[in-house]
Amino acid sequence: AQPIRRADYRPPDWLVPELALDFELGAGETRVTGSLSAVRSGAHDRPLRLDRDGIVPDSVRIDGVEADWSQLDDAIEVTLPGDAHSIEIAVTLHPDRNTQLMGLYASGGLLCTQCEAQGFRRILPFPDRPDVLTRYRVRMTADSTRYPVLLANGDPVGSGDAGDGRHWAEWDDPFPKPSYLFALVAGDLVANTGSFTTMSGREVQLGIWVRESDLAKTDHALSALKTAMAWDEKVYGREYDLDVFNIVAVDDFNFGAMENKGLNIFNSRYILADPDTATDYDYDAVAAVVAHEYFHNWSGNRVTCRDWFQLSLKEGFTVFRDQQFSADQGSPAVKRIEDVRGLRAAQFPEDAGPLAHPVRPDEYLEISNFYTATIYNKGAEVIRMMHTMLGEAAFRAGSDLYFDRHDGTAATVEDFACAMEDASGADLTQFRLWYSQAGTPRVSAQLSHAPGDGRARIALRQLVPPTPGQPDKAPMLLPLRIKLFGSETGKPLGEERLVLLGDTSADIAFDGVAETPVLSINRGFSAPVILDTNRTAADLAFLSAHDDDPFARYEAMQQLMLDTLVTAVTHGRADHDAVIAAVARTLASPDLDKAFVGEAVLLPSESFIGDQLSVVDPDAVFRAREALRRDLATRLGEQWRDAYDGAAANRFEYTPAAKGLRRLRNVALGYLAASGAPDAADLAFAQFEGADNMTDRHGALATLVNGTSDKRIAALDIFYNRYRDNPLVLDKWFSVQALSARDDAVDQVEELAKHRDFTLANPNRARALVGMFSVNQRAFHHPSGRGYRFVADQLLALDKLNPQTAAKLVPPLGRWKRFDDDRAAMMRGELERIVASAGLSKDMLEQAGKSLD
Ligand code: HT7
Ligand code: ZN
Repeated sequence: AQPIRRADYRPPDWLVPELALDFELGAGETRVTGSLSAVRSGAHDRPLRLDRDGIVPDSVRIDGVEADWSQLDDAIEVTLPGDAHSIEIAVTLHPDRNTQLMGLYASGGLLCTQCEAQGFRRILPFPDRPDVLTRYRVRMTADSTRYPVLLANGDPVGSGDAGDGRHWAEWDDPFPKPSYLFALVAGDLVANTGSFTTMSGREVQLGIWVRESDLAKTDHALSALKTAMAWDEKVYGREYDLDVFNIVAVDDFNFGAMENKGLNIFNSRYILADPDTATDYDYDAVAAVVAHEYFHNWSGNRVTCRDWFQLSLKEGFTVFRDQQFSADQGSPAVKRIEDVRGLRAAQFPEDAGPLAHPVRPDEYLEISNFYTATIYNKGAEVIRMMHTMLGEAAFRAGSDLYFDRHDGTAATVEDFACAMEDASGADLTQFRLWYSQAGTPRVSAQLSHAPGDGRARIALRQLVPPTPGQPDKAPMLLPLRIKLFGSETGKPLGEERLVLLGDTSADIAFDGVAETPVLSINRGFSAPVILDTNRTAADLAFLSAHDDDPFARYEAMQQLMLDTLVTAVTHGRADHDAVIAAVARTLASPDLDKAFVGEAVLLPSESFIGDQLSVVDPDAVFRAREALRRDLATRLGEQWRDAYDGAAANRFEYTPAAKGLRRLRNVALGYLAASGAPDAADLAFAQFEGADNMTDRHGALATLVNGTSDKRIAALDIFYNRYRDNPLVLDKWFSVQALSARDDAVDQVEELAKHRDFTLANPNRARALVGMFSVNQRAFHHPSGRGYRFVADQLLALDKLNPQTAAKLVPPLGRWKRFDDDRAAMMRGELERIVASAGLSKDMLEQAGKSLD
């Protein structure tokens, strides 16, 4: 297959201003008729090209007359004599055979669609590209009993009886949109309804549609939606534009959710929440994803992308917007910690490996492989840096200008940068490298101080590492928030400075520095870089207690832990005292937010420790981390006990304070178990049985699953039997075992893959077992190679059903260069086996093939 290149972009030859769709819906067979107007764009004599994937038209009529067409592998072509024609195309679909979950498919008795990025071409041959904007009118006819609810984009305009036990409904969307935003849903659904009055006084009807048995779990999503609608008006001046806004939850979904105009379709895990089944993490994720998809109504739908290379235009910006929203709902510091942790877990490794690509890629084979942490999360960091450099007011002026200028059009990343420049007067020329250069910049900051002249200097250097296809890099523009603290007084030495590092190296001076300074740099993670400083363990311990930026305080603690763990791995042992003292001090600080404390005292993950090493030894990393965990657990035994007892909550409440207590309590429980306290398993089991919420029940289960007590099997059985009919909770049962720290994790996972409730047909279940296992560093990298073989076997089987979901699970196997020769050879062996398999999808071929380089 030939790659698609950004440089080859050409505007569409034909536009389609109008499309009327008629669906005769059925799970076994659905008949679609599309009537479109085709209008020649520019002077050319090229045919109308209609993309298709796995469908062949039953008929094509041009201006009412049966016409010929030529069939290509991935399109049909129709030669049109004039400049404007009407085309009618009929197609027959089989939704119940659609295991790829792209196009029109059946899920749990529903019929629903997923069209981003290129699913519409599995419904109707069409110019399936985001720069063709079309006004849609949709008519659906279906069995009244099986599909009493018929939803599509826009506003409902009519419905009625169609005879023979069937009924019909018509929807009209006044906003021209690209085909990837088309959606319909048919099913036996009920709605949690509400309304929202917009800032100009219009009332919008809101509906969260689910199976009747799930209705009680939709209040949180509905309330998050209202909060998000009000927030977007207040913070970005963006008002909703249709009379209705519907969300439907489905069980089988390749991604988190989809922002179809006026009809969002969600993976049910990001809608359903009640205290008995959803953790605090799930509650937060529901609110964040509901907000994210809603925010797309402007950043993505009203202003869409010209082509898929511009994907981060909508995704990076919208992730930034949802991050701001979530920060405003609770603790901004904890939210930033979580976001940076996620970036380091997923994006930094991607940027350092064979699949590294710029935020605006230059080419792809299969676009669905580019819904990556780089496009989403690094893209959000790029927007955040603009926000930091321009300041709140100028950034808002830039976003207003962007929305005004490009409303109703398909725009580019360049358009966004220009709007920011035009509104603020800033010059973002060099900053644009963040869009074109892959790789995580490395920054060295060396502080020196001459007590005599009261001057402190910071020698800054940056290096952007080579990445596939980009051997040489220019220096980037890095906004670094910097502050100095006095090591004796613990007080700030002057105001924070925003230093824009644009050269390979620079010297920064601070005057009037009367006492020995300690460097606080990249505060708030102002630039997504890897930092190397000459700060000592004492400096880091000092900052973990005194820095006035909570994020920097957390970072100092993490760096202290990381330095200790890296020493332990590379030298076989390390002095734990500084970490233990810093954790003790944090636990003993009464003014700190409990959620912050829960995050700050957590050790870095095994994979993040591995990322610091030139060659990862997963067993040595595990041993070093366990040793520090045990030492922290035993030496601070009483403090963990106090933290555990002090964080007990009475009844479940979803408030930042109550969440913080649960977070700290579960972290403390983990340490109590690690200390070998004789009552730890009983404590965990009592928490497990007595919990009135999933956070505490799941926290206790995770502690028991990692241990050796006889309560482990009992808890797993109780959990299974209690939730066997709830697929989302059963996913947790699979994933908590896939993440097990026990020696027998691989055996367990192999057994779980044979469990009657395991299926690859459901993406959530596949990710819960296979995806989670492959980030369990020690287990996945078991020296026998069984972990690699297990994952490769699962991926090959999954590729036959759902290539998109399978391809997303390849990256852990692609990190072979980071491991010793034996492991690297086994990992490569599995990738080679995948690539050599007959009938492999384009998705897998691209991911596994690139991973071998
Ligand atoms: N914009 C949505 C992307 C999406 C998607 C992509 C590929 C395959 C299936 C998919 N479902 C949804 C989600 C979002 O970022 O809001
Ligand atoms: Zn999105």
